[in-house]
Amino acid sequence: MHHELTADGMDATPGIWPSRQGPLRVGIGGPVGSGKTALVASLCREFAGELEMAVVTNDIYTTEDADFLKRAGVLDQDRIIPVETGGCPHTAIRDDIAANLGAIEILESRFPDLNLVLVESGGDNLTATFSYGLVDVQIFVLDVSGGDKVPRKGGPGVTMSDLLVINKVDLAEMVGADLHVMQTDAEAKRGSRPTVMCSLRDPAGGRIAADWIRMTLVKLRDIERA
Ligand SMILES: Nc1nc2c(ncn2[C@@H]2O[C@H](COP(=O)(O)OP(=O)(O)O)[C@@H](O)[C@H]2O)c(=O)[nH]1
Ligand SMILES: [Mg+2]
Repeated sequence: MHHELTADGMDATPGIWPSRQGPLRVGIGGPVGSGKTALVASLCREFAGELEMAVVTNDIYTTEDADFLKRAGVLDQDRIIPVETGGCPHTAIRDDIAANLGAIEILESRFPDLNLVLVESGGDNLTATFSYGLVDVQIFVLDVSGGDKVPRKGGPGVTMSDLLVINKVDLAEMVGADLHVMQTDAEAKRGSRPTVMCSLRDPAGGRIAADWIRMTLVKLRDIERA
């Protein structure tokens, strides 16, 4: 496997590396409608034919995101498992992670050669983050439509996520969001943790996030070998 990494200089240092074997687990969180499912779909396309992957989706009362991904045909249906979280989507990814761990276990036994599992959180608010007992690294997805003040407001997703994705840059002008302000504020909150901007409307919109996951996989392999 050989890749040109275009995401130069991005620090892929994770929160906690797993002591277990198995695929890299990447959490994808962020507010409702910011583009989490669009990112999952884009990553599935990016990694097709390259990685063995699977997806767990969390929805409050439905299996809508899983159904969307199945309809979109980006991944075989049996590689996608929905978890219905009930009232508090953040609970299922942070406090009571059993249902999500169970879904990952099923996927791992179905596909013993998995390299990557994406876990999409049920859309919540700025405070929802994943337990590092569930995922190895987490991506937080914001979009520009809430205005350029959002990164400045901080919160654990903005501040502590391993990668911050600011999506829907195609709408920035329409909503009067200053991308430079968003980038600068995000950097001020995040220190060395990387921030990328994209439009997931663009077929290549998920490419930089995909490169970051590739770098994370390389790091993981190096740590396991050491
Ligand atoms: N204009 C625009 N729309 C987007 C972009 N990314 C996602 N969307 C749309 O935003 C809506 C919510 O996206 P979705 O991925 O379902 O958000 P989620 O709730 O975070 O999973 C959908 O209608 C997407 O088609 C983008 O970069 N630009
Ligand atoms: Mg979604």
